[in-house]
Parts: sequence; structure tokens; C-alpha cells
Amino acid sequence: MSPSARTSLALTACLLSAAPTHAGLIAADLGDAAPQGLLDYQNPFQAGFSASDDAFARLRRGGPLLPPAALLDDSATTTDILGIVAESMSGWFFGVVDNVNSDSPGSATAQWQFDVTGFHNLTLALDMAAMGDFEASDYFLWHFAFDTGSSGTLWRGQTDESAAQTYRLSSGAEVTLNDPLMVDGVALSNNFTSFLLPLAGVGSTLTLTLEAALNGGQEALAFRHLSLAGSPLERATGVPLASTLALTLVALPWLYRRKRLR
Ligand SMILES: [Ca+2]
Ligand SMILES: [Ca+2]
Ligand SMILES: [Ca+2]
Repeated sequence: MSPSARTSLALTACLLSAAPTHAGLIAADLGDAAPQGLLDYQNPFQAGFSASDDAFARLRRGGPLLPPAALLDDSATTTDILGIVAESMSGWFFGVVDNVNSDSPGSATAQWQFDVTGFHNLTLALDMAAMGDFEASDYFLWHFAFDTGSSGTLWRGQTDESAAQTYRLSSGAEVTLNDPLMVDGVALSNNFTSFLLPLAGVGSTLTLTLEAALNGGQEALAFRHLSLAGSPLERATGVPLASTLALTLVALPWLYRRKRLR
């Protein structure tokens, strides 16, 4: 291949690389690191309830607010038959235990606001886990809303009173309980399951809301690895791929002639 042809191919590769690319991470919370892109977080029960074995909060092992025992799987070192968060897991998660109590007779709500300015084609990912013998009255909902108005329900967790689930603890012991929480036809277990959804809409602020009503001290629910991916808006309105290719093909003979004239 002549040097000029190589130059042309390099230019072609360069122009093609300017075409729309894959989505990147733009916001995150409930992981090992500090939140990313988080503008605001509201939760009236973040400081805890009167009873320390109830929770509706961002938590992690070691505190500052200590997770209730129902959320912790300490079975690797002690007798424990109920839990989600293994002793090896030190990062943040959102934990719910018996949030229907004397401090809060109804459902509880927590809200995250993320900066999504300049992005579209957003995709939300979240890991979910639950363990317990739930009732039909136990449920959770995740909603989204853009400042521009589009909104909707993301996930609905509801009890399947005709099913049973086998939970495996870090000791290796298996516990089978009736009535698991189901999300999109999947029975949650105490090992985290990843869920992924595209979000229809654009805006500068995305609000995510968790609403939950769990009534019972032996029922645990946890979320972690909340992350938001998206594509930059300017790439979507840039030079279309077909135009880029046409421009390159027109430029090739000109580049070749220019090289020969030198
Ligand atoms: Ca039940
Ligand atoms: Ca209760
Ligand atoms: Ca219950």
C-alpha cells in the first residue's frame, strides 16, 4: 500500500471514529465509591426510626447508621438464617426493614436527583435483593421524572403469595420461605439481581423516587449499584455517518493527487 493510500485510510478511520459512540456512565450511587452526578437526596427516615431494627436508608456496614440485623448476612461467622449483605460487602446500599411502624404508619419515600444535562438515550441499572416471607400488602415502586415532564414507573416489587423462594446464605445454608417479592416476573433472592431499563425522555435533572411499604421485622429488601448511562446530545446532532462516508470517498482522490504533486 502506498503512503498516500495509508494516509487516506487513516483519515477514513479518524472520521469514522467521530461517528456516535457507545453510552458512558453519567451518574451513580449505592456503590463502593462516592455518589457521581448526584444533585440532591431527600429521605425523611435517613437518620433511622425509633427502633434500630427498622430501616429505610442509605446504609453500609460500619455506619454511621448501622444496618438492622435482618439486612446483614453474618452466617459466615455466627448463627444467622436471615440476611442479604455479606460480611465481605463494605459498600453502600439502600436497605428497607419494617418501614411501616409507629414512626411511619404508611409507605416511605426517598428521592434522588441526578444531573443529566446534555445526555439522552439514558439507561438505568440497579441491583435488587430481598429475603423474607412477605404479604400482599408489602410492596415497593421505583419512579422516574425528568424536569421536562416525562415520567413513569420503572419497577414494581410485589409479593407472589403462590410462590416460594430458596435463599442461600454465605455459610452455604439454604433457607426456603413462602411468598417472595417479584419484579418483572423475577423472584428476588438474597443474592443481588441486576435490572436494566431505558428511560424515555431528556432533561437537565432526573428525579428517581423509591416508595416502599414493608411491614415485618423478618423481611429485608436492599438495592445497590444504581447507575445511569447515556449518550452526549451533541453527538446525536453531529455529522451523520452516511455523510461522513460520502465526504471521505470524495476526499480520497484529492488526497492521492495532492500527495503525487509534492
Ligand atoms: Ca406471607
Ligand atoms: Ca411493622
Ligand atoms: Ca410483611
